[in-house]
Amino acid sequence: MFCHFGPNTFTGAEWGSGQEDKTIFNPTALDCHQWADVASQAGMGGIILTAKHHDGFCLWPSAFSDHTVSPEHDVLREFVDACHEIGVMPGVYISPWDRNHPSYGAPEYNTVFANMLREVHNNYGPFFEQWFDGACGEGPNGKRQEYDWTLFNSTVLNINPNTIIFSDWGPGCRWVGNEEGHADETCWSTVGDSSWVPVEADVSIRPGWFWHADERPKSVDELMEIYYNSVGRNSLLLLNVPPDIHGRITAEDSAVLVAFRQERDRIFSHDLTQGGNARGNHLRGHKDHASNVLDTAYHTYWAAASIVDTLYISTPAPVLFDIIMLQEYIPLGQRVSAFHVDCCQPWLNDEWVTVAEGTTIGYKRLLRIPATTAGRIRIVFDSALAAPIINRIALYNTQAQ
Ligand code: FUL
Repeated sequence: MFCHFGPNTFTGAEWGSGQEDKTIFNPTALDCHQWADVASQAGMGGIILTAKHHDGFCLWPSAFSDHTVSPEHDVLREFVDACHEIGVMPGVYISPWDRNHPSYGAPEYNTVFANMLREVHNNYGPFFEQWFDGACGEGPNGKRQEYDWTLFNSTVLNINPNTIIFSDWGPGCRWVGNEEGHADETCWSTVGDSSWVPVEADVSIRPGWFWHADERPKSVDELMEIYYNSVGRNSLLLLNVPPDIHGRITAEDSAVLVAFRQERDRIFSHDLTQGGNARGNHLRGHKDHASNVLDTAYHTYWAAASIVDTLYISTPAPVLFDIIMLQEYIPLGQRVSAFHVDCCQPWLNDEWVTVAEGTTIGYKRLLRIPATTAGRIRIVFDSALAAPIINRIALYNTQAQ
């Protein structure tokens, strides 16, 4: 979950000028436990809070800015403590673009910003993710900053080497390239030949990133569409849910989030391959490990004998499905670059009919197809960077109750 919260929540702006009076930030019933609780109930593993947005206002009492909360109202502290208590990972967004700081636009600002990063990660960390916004506009003196990314990244990683750094290009994970929550059908977690920089799709549950009284959350159907097009295409999903002027997530937003989780549970808790079996086209090391793709153990998998190979699955009786899920075993890399799925239908003279095709798979690929009945399915791996290694294959029916 992403939480955009700050002076903009109170002014109605999306990008504050940096000239806002500090006292405008005044949540009357701040409740970070409620944010963490909503995230947890919605099945989310972590929350990233905008500790400083482009207006420069710090949600912690920074020693490096005058434009901050008071020590008695340290929102970042309350947020981190609540995440730990509820059991979701805290993450932090700190905007390099700062429309308030007097040194923005001059080389000294890079040192100020690195000091802020050090302060936040040392005093409030560890954070699972550091989110660096790519926006770079003008500061209060009308100047733009030349960001020292090498300094920023090393400052964070020297304190917490496991913090994933998000930016337009990484080094930990990278921006999907739009704010609609849609990854491309072809989605590699690798960049260049070997760097592992998965894609992260950020999108807001509402039209704006910050809470505005006249905006409403998306529907469960819209969120499901986002889910299929992000998580279902090998992307991480970062869904923004902005707290309101009271400092709480609205009942409307939390109801949609819980319903979104229930819808995922309803569809994905019943794998129709259960009780079936799987076999490969060839033996590898005299043993066929294909049944590993039907269990839920993460560290068991099927390794194809060659780059082009086929995996056969049969179910005890024909099943009706409209979603095919595939997962590669990514500790051994992302490999598949083209595949198709065929079904064998006895009433078609046992002929194989192609029902889906795709390019990349990655950590998770969800393929939506017209409702199909079949008891024998094959996945044909047509091309890959190395012999495919498949962790899991499952079939689901979105219409099942
Ligand atoms: C953008 C920002 O300019 C928006 O205000 C928002 O924070 C979004 C997540 O990233 O670059």
